[in-house]
Amino acid sequence: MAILEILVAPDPRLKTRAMPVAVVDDRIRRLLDDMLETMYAAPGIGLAAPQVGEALRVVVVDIAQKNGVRAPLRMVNPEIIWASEDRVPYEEGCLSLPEHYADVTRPRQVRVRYLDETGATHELEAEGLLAVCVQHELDHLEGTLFVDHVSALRRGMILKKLQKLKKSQAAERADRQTG
Ligand code: GNR
Ligand code: NI
Repeated sequence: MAILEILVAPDPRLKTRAMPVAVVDDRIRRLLDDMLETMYAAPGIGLAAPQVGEALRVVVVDIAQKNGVRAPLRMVNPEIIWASEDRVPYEEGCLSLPEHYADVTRPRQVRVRYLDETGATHELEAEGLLAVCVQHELDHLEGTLFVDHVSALRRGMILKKLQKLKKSQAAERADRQTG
């Protein structure tokens, strides 16, 4: 297993629609395991393949994290097959928008169909934090970030701050290299 680099916005790879997985093979199983290791190390409760630069419909989730017991979900080609009419707000964060948070309103419950690491089909009914996380991850597969659900003013402020952070980090790296 390996810890992968998590892309930070703004990055065109986070705005690209991901492709379906044709066959769940060893490459996909390895990607799922590497994504889980990366998510636990971050730490985060979910991670989508585009966040590690892979334009594939692959997601991992683990909202358990209580008393150290892991409950990883490996999802390939996930689709929302039902969403409740009632919607609820939740303050979301994202590993690709570090240290920024905003309320996003989404359906309270969703039903998701996906393939596991063996290629078997599963359906999952989610509510609460799991429903929030699954919808947040599926958004990543469409090139959508939580900032795309907030006002243009708020989105612009967050992305501008992250762009500045990136530029200062790049300048620091160049400084260290040239002494
Ligand atoms: O770790 C994460 N926490 C989180 C909190 C509220 C709503 C969504 C999330 S997902 C996020 C990890 C991430 O960026 N996944 O794409
Ligand atoms: Ni995210």
